[in-house]
Amino acid sequence: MSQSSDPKLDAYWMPFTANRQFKKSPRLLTRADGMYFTDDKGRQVLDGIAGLWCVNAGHNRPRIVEAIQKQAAELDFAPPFQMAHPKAFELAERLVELTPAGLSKAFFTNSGSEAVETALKMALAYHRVRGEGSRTRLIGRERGYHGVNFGGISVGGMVANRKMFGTLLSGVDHLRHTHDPARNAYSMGQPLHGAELADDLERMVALHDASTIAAVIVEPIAGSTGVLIPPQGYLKRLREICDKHGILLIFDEVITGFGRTGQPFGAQTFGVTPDLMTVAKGLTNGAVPMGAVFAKQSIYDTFMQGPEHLIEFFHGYTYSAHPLACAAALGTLDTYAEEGLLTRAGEMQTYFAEALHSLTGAAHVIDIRNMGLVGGVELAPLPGEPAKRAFSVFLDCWEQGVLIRTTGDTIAFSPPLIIEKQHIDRLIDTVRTALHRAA
Ligand code: PXG
Repeated sequence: MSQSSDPKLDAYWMPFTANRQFKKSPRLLTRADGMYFTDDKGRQVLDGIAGLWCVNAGHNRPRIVEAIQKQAAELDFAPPFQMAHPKAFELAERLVELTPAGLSKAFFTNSGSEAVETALKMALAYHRVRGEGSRTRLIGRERGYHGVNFGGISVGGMVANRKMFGTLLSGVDHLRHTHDPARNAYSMGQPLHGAELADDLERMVALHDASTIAAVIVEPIAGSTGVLIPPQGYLKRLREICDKHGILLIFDEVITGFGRTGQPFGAQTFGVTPDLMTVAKGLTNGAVPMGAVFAKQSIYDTFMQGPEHLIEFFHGYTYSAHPLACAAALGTLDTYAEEGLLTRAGEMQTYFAEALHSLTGAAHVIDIRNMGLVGGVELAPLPGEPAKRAFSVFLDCWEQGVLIRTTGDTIAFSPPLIIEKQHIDRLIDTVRTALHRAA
């Protein structure tokens, strides 16, 4: 039975969307430029979330547009298995110049979810190739988001994304999340308390034995769950415990990558280098789907043994290093470099933090969290109706011409890195108005 007022909206089953609500009152975007979308009614909508944490250089950037157009006419596709095209190598080289020292190999995927699956498989296979095939356990974290595929939801910790889908991967355990409003509410930047939560990993080693654990995966900043900034010292401690026990550390930088925190990658902002690092989103400025995994040289080298005519890692996608994606990524890296965007969040973060924290005391607000150009404003839920209040704020902002994102009862901000002060003011004022009107 048709649910929508417009029958043209019926066939599309929308992802992560309240389909019936949407189809009754659609929000359609038809163009975008710089900091703004245009909707189907011709309204300008300020983009407070870089599309979906991905359009870091803003929309419709000429170098990216030209690169894609040119590539489509030059080489539409090249098989990625036993074959390649030059831009795949050029892109990998350019990327590993930006990654933390040591992460010198790039493997391409088509999304963050695929990058996560790839990293988990690399970790398992790495230990096996080294003769430690007993290391099969994967450790994630409560409230973690690592995409929607089975590996990712198994190590992930967002209940709604897991509970419908059976038993998931076996042999997975979870660290506790780091959200501790009793001690850390309204922290500016990294919270003071909670480094000791990393010691959960020691407890898991005590329980399962290190010889059974392959890897730990965490987001440096947990984004999707509502912006949880790592407590001071937490990531460093996790690194130390991993090193002590021969466990690989994977950072999922799908959101924190490409300038979001003030450095090219969260690993650099937080001063902790993982063994494997996943990215997507800002890699192509959202213009063409693409993800990647960066691996330490030693991990790559471990695979490079046995007869040279044999495939070393049985994994890859038809569209790994797709020519259009590589072209878009190269255009994106040019744009980031020309405009200094990978460090711009550091320049804007004080203004952004102060604007965000000016919502302290606004209606319903119970916590505010921030780092670089990421912000989270948590609301008290409507009694018995979780997520409803935040969703009403989202709809009100949309009516006012501002796009934000909500997850549960947290409002998330992740604007394009080209944002100016007046955009920040408008973003925050719009949310303030919506909060005061919200039930
Ligand atoms: N890892 C992390 C840390 C992510 O944030 C993924 C993996 C998966 O990427 P793909 O490209 O497969 O979607 C993500 C994606 C939100 C939201 O509301 C965030 C994401 C996706 C959808 C919604 O914050 N991040």
